[in-house]
Amino acid sequence: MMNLLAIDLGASSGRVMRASFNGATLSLQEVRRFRNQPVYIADRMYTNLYSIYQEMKWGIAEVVKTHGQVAALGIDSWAVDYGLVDSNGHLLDLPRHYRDGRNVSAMAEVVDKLGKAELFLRTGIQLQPFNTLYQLYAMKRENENLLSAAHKLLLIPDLLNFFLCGEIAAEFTNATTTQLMCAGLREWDRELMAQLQLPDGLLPSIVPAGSALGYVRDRELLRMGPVSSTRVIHTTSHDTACAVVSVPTDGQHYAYISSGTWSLMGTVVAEPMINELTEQLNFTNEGGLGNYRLLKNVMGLWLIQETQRVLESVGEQADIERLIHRARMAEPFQFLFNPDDVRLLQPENMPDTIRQICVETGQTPPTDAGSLVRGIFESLALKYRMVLDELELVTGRHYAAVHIVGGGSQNQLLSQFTANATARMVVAGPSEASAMGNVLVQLLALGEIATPSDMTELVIRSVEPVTYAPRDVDLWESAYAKFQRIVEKQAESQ
Ligand code: ADP
Ligand code: LRH
Repeated sequence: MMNLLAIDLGASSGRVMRASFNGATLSLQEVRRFRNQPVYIADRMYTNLYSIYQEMKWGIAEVVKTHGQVAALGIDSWAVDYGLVDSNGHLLDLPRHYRDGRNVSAMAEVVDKLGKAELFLRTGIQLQPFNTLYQLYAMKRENENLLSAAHKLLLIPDLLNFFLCGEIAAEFTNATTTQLMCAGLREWDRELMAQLQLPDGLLPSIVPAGSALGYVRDRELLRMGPVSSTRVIHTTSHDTACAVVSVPTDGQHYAYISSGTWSLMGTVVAEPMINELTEQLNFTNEGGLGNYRLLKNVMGLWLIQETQRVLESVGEQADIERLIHRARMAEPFQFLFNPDDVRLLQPENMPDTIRQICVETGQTPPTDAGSLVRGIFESLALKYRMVLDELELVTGRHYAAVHIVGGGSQNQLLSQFTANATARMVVAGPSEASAMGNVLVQLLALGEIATPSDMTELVIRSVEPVTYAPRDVDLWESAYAKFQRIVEKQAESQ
């Protein structure tokens, strides 16, 4: 039995997962889970990296204390965010949170300078205000001193790996999400950086997922337990890349939704798809393990997380099971909206913003939590249908089933709605997809499994997904026609 560790840092929570591999199957056990909550200082929004690092170390120490030595560990996290270190290896500031409002105008300025088409053509990446490119540009506008003092820019998992074992490198899958790389290549786009007068010397060399970094050298952690022989491996360090690795299918062509704070919906392709259609539909081509992830960001369960926060702030009980139950009991199709409205990226009050959109689009706003949550689930499912149609259009393929992986795959109501809206079978699970993918890539790196297809077989042997057949397809088809009209209206009213 081999002991491994996956540190999976999602946008809403981080977890340390212990994995045991017996040569035939892989099982995961959650050892520690902690919330990943932003810190506000003045009007700036940061990631609490110090607390994440501490939680991570406690989790590692807990595993070695109970289960003995760990052969290897890997870190994956949400994309795009970074920290700057100086030439002494000191972190210069807390990493800014990708939802910080400063990025929207930075993206507008960069688009003005270079043009949307050019940016997509060069990088193959969907234009999103939070991409590292725009964050870096915003930083240059706001605090050039900080940028001048920096020696290296490290994305979150690369930064934590640096803390852990002192080595500096940029793992490929996460590096692609920066929008600072040349599409389809393993190189930074230094010309693009020069055009924007961004210092390209900050960018570390890019290494492939699956390369070994070194050993744990953090002194406090070495005192906490026997970790000096634990290998630190660059897994696919983008959480979504990990999740895609663990989709339990051996079919060549499949659609997936990595469902968590975000819903990342797409497929895998051999090479980036960069053409007028993918540009117009704002698809992205992020690096995967030996492939590219052609996908779209859909606002996802963030809509629910923020609804929960607001409900709890007024004393309502709003745990996810309770909300799903209330949504199940509510009247269907009371209102619909496009979940990808930019106002929903970081609203002060999610329910009120959704109600405002209802008014603007001529619909009666929901008054109770059950109706609100049901409308969110229905709108998400219909958005998935829209993205699936677009995906089939750009790839020219038909996807018979939609795989849902990640925390959201436990939501039976949303999975059923997705089957109904897309008129496809939905296969839900694993729920800890990123942690599973993280470990699979470590096993590949350690030579315990030989090829990516062995990896897929191992997932299929190790997880038991739940399937959902479509129901009420005609009803959902007419809801989709209404949804399309509302999406148009919503765009006009912005
Ligand atoms: P992230 O990695 O972005 O932090 P996760 O993959 O952990 O996100 O998914 C978190 C989401 O999963 C929650 O916001 C919640 O909506 C959903 N979820 C978690 N547990 C359950 C559950 N028991 N039933 C239904 N949905 C759940
Ligand atoms: C999901 C995710 C997604 C990115 C977003 C910033 O956790 O990594 O793939 O677009 O965070």
